[in-house]
Amino acid sequence: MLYPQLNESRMRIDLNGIWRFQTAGAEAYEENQVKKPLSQPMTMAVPASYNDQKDDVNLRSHYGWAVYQRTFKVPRHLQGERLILRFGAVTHQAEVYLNGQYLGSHKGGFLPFEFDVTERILKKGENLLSVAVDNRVNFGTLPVGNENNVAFFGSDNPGIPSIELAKSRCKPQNKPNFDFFNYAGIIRPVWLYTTPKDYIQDISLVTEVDGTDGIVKFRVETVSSEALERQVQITILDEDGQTVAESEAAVKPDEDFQCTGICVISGVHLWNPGAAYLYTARVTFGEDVYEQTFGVRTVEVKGTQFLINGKPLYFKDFGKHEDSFFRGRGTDSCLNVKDLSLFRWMHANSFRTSHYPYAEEMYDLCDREGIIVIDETPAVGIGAGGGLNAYQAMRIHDHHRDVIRDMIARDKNHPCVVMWSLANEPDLENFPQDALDYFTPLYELAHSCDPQNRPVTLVCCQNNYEKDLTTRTMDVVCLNRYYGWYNLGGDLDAACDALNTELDFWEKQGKPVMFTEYGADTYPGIHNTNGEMFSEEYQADYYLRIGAEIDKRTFFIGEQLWNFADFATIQGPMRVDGNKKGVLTRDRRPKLAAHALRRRWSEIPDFEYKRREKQFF
Ligand code: E8X
Repeated sequence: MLYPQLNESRMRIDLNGIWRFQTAGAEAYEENQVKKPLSQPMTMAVPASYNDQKDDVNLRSHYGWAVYQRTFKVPRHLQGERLILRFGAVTHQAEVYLNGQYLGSHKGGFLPFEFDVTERILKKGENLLSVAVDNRVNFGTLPVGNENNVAFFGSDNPGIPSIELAKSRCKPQNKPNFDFFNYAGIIRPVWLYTTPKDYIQDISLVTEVDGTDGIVKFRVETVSSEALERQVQITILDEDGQTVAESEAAVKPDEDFQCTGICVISGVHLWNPGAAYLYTARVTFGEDVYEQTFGVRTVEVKGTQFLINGKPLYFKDFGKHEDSFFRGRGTDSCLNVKDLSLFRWMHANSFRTSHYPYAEEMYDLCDREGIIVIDETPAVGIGAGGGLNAYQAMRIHDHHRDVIRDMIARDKNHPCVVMWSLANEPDLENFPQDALDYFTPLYELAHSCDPQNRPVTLVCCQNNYEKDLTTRTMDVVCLNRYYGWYNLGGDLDAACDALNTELDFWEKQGKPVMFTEYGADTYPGIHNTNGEMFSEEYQADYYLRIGAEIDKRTFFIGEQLWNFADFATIQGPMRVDGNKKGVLTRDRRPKLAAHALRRRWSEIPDFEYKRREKQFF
């Protein structure tokens, strides 16, 4: 899905800012709330989660529906254009009305959706836009929520009469089966944009390198009002705006108005981590123009190596969150720029979009800054516990396929994206065959949806790796491991011992292996000469000790620690004002470990780290 663009053929109108807002019922909103101006609205900023914008516990812990509303007028000179209303993301489900008419709904809180409103917009006068938002998570949503009031991080001892009775009387509430606050609302930008009546619908770019030539294979999909054969032109511009290649192809009615072709850039500048180079593919079709930026680079898994432009990469970086004070998960370009600056400061080169696809603006920034991204679906919490088989109990199968398809359709052209993650920490060991049967078709789906055919993985939790049949079938083995924290906590000797036993197992699988999480909660300001748990010393020591072990393994291709910064979670006995595994605080101040890792990573090159194996033996 193309991002809205402002250029000589397309107009983009910003519908962000202060909207009107009112909460609605748990199960439903009232018709009046979406068809008429809200009766008792409060102000609410868009894009941002609504939970922390007001000092009101009813918003922080709201359960169910809420309604956002605003009005807008459309400039007269846009008459005759196609008008599209586009939402970057609404968490978790949206139902949209324009001038009292139902436009449609969208399920899933982290991917864009749009409606053609050409016929619905009032050409003169005020339009009333209402967005009803549902924040409920359950066995049918991604991320998954617990049902029947089962708490994830709860200390509720089952079977105690007083507790069971109290629980049965609780009013309904969200019980996320995931460890991040269930922020909700219109979290990403809202646009009204135009295209000409006949327009470019989609562009896919695949790059290859042949000596000093860059080969750009393109596919363009168009929509035409007439059944005529027409031309599509592609011009490739370099960073100075100079034309470096051109091509033309015809779209035909009997070929679904799609075309393919090739452009060759001689003396190509490659896109590399830390050294990005972006070209622009300027596509024209009739009156329409779209400028798609891209990078020329290759990605491939070969043996136990992860190759970018043919060179073995070492991932040194973080799992992250979209999480900040006041705006919750709302898109914040200033924070994104700051975060990538901290990446540079720490000599980090990549991150995983744990645990959902991030805002499109962040991928653009990573393209430009040369930061590598592992792009993850919102499939977190697939594990029911209590002997329940998640693959039978949960109603997520179709939705999981949709989010894989939609995420890849949205992000396929970004050079920064080098791998797809199907899910975070699903239950892979209790029903190993069911898990394998569930994930194999999803793995194949991801490969078949991606024109660039990037590697596909899923991220496995600390589990019985011998029973787990699925992780070993992925292109890269991604491990979330907490030896020295949730297991063998406080004993780093034992932790390293256990880790090595597990790594001996993975060594035999002949795949590249990396950490996608490992870490220790650390309360900033707690210091301790014995380096005990929760102290800044423990966290720094933990990373250096584990780092020394993985350095000995040539098949180990990266260390994505957990987490870049402290982040908000549901309250519970294991969380002190959120998850404190950040190496930075939530307001981005370094803990001791950030300095230690900065020194370590300054000596680890992006490429060919494990080729220097001799120095470790
Ligand atoms: C944690 C992380 C959590 O924040 C993340 O979203 C998923 C968790 C560790 C699970 N992975 O708790 O900080 C570890 C289970 C070990 C038994």
